[in-house]
Amino acid sequence: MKAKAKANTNIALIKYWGKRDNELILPMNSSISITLDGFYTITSVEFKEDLKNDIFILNNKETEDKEQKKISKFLDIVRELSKVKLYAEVNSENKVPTAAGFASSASGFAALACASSKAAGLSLSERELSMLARRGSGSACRSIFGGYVKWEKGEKLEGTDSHGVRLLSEKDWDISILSVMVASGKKKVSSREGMKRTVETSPFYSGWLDTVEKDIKIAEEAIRLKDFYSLGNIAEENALKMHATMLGAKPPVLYWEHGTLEVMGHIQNLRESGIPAFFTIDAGANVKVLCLKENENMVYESLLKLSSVMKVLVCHPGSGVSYLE
Ligand code: 2P0
Repeated sequence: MKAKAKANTNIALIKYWGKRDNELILPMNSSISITLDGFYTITSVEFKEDLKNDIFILNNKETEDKEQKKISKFLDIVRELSKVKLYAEVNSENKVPTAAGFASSASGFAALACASSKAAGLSLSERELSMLARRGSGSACRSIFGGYVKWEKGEKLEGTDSHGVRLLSEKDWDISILSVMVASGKKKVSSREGMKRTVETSPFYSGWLDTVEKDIKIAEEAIRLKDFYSLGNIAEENALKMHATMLGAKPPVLYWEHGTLEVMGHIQNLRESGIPAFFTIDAGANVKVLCLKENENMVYESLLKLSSVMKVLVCHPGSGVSYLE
């Protein structure tokens, strides 16, 4: 009744912003991401006879009540599916620098879905694992798969058609993704709260819903054709549009800082000088830059020269989940 799994985090190019069901974590719109190499979570799960409650150890430290409860709620779903009645010890090693603005919940729940379901004796397909991971955190359903991934929003009330699908393997198209850190503080509004507030109060949210499926089509076609310029362009447009919907919320959700704008301006200048580079921004102040491998060093060096840039981490498309034991 023991298993161990590893999952990489992912970065969305067409964003998931808004839920149609908060409990089942069903999204308002489909999204597209790249699973990254290098930033991952390794989780082991053991269901044990002698436990009186679930235990969650993160980076060798037992966690607080709030995190423990989130994990227990997730394990309840696995217990219901498998009919296993035991509590579990969960041990996670998280190698996602949270300060870099990558969602550690994506790799975290993808690894937990694999390890806990296997430990409970379930043998789930990738699609079933994706749906299970989704129940922990929406973006986690994309991290089950490697490379370029689409989260089909689905139509069904119970969410049985809302899961990730692989568009292109990580081996099929290598591009560079640079995570540019401009802020070190903890963000003030969580993505969960930010997207909820946007759906409920922003007058611009309907514009998002009216156009995002078209963005998905453009991105899917660009990935199919390996057309970097079209993919970068639609990713940048989509990120700006997501942030525009948040600015219309009450109270507004503003994640950008001075450094965010400095990097955005720099990338636009690079493009004017003929270097194909694009940015995307998640629910935080840091910026992710997309560029071609042949320009990676040049773009990296130029970002480090900006006054508000603290660190730049370079990644590439990475693999989906794997079992370690
Ligand atoms: C994304 N983000 O597509 C979007 C873009 C942030 C901005 O998915 O509430 O941690 O756990 O489903 O997945 C971050 O939100 O939210 C996210 P929950 P999650 O990557």
